[in-house]
Amino acid sequence: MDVYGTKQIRNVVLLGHGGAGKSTVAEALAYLTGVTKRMGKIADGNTISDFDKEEIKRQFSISTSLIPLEYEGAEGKIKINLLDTPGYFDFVGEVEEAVRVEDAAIIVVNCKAGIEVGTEKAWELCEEYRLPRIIFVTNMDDDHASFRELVLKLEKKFGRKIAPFQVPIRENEKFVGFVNAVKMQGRRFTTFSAYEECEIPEYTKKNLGIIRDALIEAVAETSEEYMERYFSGEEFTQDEIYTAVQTHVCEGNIVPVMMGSGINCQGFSALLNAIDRYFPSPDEAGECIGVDVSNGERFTAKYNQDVSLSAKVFKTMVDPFIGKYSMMKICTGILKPDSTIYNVNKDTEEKIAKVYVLRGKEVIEVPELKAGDIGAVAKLSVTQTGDTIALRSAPIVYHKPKISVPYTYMRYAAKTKGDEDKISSALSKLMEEDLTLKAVNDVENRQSLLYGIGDQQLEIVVSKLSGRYKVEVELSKPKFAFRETIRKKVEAPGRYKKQSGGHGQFGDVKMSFEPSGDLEKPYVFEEKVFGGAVPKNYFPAVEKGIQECCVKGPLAAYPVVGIKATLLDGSYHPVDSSEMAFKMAATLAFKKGFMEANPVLLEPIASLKVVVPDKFTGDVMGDLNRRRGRVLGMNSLHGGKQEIVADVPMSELFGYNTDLRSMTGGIGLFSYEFSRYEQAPGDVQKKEVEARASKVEQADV
Ligand SMILES: Nc1nc2c(ncn2[C@@H]2O[C@H](COP(=O)(O)OP(=O)(O)OP(=O)(O)O)[C@@H](O)[C@H]2O)c(=O)[nH]1
Ligand SMILES: [Mg+2]
Repeated sequence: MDVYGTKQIRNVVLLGHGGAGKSTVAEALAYLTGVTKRMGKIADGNTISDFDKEEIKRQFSISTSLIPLEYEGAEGKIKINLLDTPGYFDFVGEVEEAVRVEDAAIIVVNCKAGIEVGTEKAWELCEEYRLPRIIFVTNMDDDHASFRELVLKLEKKFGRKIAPFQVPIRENEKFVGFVNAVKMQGRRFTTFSAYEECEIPEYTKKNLGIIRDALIEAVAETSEEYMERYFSGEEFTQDEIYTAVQTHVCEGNIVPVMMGSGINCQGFSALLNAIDRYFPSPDEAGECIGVDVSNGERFTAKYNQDVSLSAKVFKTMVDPFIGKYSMMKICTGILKPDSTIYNVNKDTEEKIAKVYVLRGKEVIEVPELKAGDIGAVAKLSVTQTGDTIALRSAPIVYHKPKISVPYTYMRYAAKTKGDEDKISSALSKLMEEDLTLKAVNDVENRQSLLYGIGDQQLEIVVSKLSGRYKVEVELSKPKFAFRETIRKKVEAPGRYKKQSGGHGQFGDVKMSFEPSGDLEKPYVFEEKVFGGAVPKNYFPAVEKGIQECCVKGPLAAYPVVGIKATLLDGSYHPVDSSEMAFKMAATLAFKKGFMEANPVLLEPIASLKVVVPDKFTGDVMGDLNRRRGRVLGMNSLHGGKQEIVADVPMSELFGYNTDLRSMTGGIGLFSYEFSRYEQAPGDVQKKEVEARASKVEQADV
C-alpha cells in the first residue's frame, strides 16, 4: 500500500443501528475499490470486517474494524480509512473509540426499518463530535422500501439539514438506478455499482424539482455573491455546486442522503465520489488539541507532517495468534519504522520495529504513516488504548476517549479449579481490547465480578475465553453486600468457663449493645468497669472479640455495622483467666445481645439516574416502583429527554440493562452509584436469613 499525505486521506466511520447494513457497505466499498475479487457476505462469514470467530458465529459485528481503501478521486488517488463499528448497544465502547479519531461519518439506515434507536444514537454522537456526515440508505433492493417516506421521517427528526441527493428509479417495482440531483442525470445500474446514463423518468421530476431547489438554495446561501447571482436567475457551475456543498457538509449544515443496496453492491460509486468530494481531509477537519506536558500549556496544531510526531492510540487488538497491535491515528509528524517513540501517559520510551496498516485481520506493512493517517504498531509493552505517543523532546498528551461506564455485572467462576490464573491473564488481555470490560475482585463477598455494558457482551467474553484462551468460566447472579445492625439497646452477659481439672479457662463479662448511629464503622467500643471487676489488661481482648464478631454477623453472616459495645462489668479468676477466655466471653455476650437487640439487615441503596425520551417516563417510573425504588425527581434535558433520579436497592438493579432496553427500544441510558445502606424490608430480610442459615456460626458454649 502506498504512503498517503494528509490531504489525500479521508477518515470515515460507519455508524448505525445493529443490522442496518454497515459491514455490508464496508464490504461493497472494498470490493468496488479492488480490495477483494469477490464480495463477501455476512451470511457466509467471509466479510473483511467481521472476521473474528465470534462475529462469524453470530453474524454481527462485535469490534470495530479498520478497512483502508484506495480510490482514484477527482483530484488524484486518496486513501479512505473506513472504520466499521458494531451497532449493538453492548459494544458502544468500540464506537466511542472510533468516533474519536474519525473526521466524518456515514450513518447507514435500512430503508425498510427506517429510523431506529441506533440511527438516533449515531446522529447524537455525530453532533457531539461535530462530525460531517452522509446518510446512506441501504436495502433499496427491498420492494417495500420507500425512500421518500424515509426522507420525510429523517427531515422530521433531524430537521432542515437533511438533503437528499438522489431519487430512486424503479422499474416493475425493482430498484434499478437513481437520479443524481447534483448533476441532474439519470443512472441505471449495469453490473454492481457501474451504471449507464439514462433518461430522468417523468414520475421523479416533481420530487427532483423540490430536492434540486433546496440544493441550489443551500449553494446560494454560501456567500452574498452567490445569493445575488441566485436572485438574478444565474445558474451555478457544477464545480461551484461541489465546492459549496463541501463547505456545507464539512460545517454540518447539510447532510446528504444517498441510497443503494449493500447486498447487490449498488450505489457505491456515487458514495465513493461523495466521500472524495465532500468529506474533509484531516487538515480540513479540525485541529489536534492537547496539552504540552513540558510546560503544562494547551497545545494546538494542524494535522501536519512537518513537525514532530504525536499520535493517539485509539484501539488495541490482542490475539493469541497474531499478537498485540496498537492502532493509532497520527496527529502530527510521521511515524517511521525502527524508531523510538515516547508514551507520554506512561512516561516510557518504547521501540517500534515495523509500521503497519490493518485491513480487517490482514496486516500490511507500510514504509511510514503521515499526519492524519491511521495504522498500527505491534508488540508495544506499556502502551494502552487512550495513550498518546510522541517524542520525549516534544511530549504532547491528548485527551483520553470518553468511554461508557459499565453498570451490568455478573459473578464469574472457573469451571475447573486451578484455572484461575489463566483466566485472569486472559481477562486482562480482553480488557486491554475492550475498555468497557472490567474484572473486579469483590473481597467482601468473596466473589469475582465481571462488569460490562450488557449481558450479551459478557456472554461473548465467556465464549472468547473458551475459544481463544481455552479456559471455561461460568456466570451467575452476584451476591449482594448486605449489612447487619441492631435497632435497640440491650444488656447481655457472656461467661466462658472451662475448669475441669488442670489449668482452666475463665472469662466473664456483662456488656451493653446499642446502635452507634455511625453505619460507616463496624463498632465503637467503650468500657465502664467499676473497681477492677475486669482487669484493664483484658480490655483489648474483649474488644478483639467484638471486632471478630463484626466480620460475620449472627443474623445472616453479613458484616456488622453501627454497633456501640460497652463493657459494664464482669469477674475474673486469678489463675484461669486469660486473654483468650475474655475474648470468648465477649463473643458469647455479643451473639446473645445482638439477637435480642432487634437485629436487622441493611441493604445497599443505589442512587440511580435514567435518561429516556419523554414518552417512556411513565413506564420507567412504574418499573422503578416494582423494583422498590423511590423516584426523587425528574429533570428535563435537551432533545425531549428526561432524567429520572431515584433511589433503588442495588439488588433490584440486577438485569436492569436488559429491562430498560426492552422498555425503551434501547434508547434509555442509566448510571448509578452506591449511596448508603438502608434497612431491608421484612420479606427480603426473611429470605436472606433463611438462605444463609448454614453460614451463621453458632455460639459454642
Ligand atoms: N436485502 C438486503 N440485505 C442487506 C443489505 N445490506 C445488508 N443486508 C443484510 O442485512 C444483514 C445485516 O447486515 P450487516 O452488514 O451485518 O449489518 P451491520 O450494520 O454491520 O450490523 P451490526 O454489525 O450488527 O451493527 C446481513 O444479513 C446482510 O446480508 C441490503 O442492502 N439489502
Ligand atoms: Mg457490522
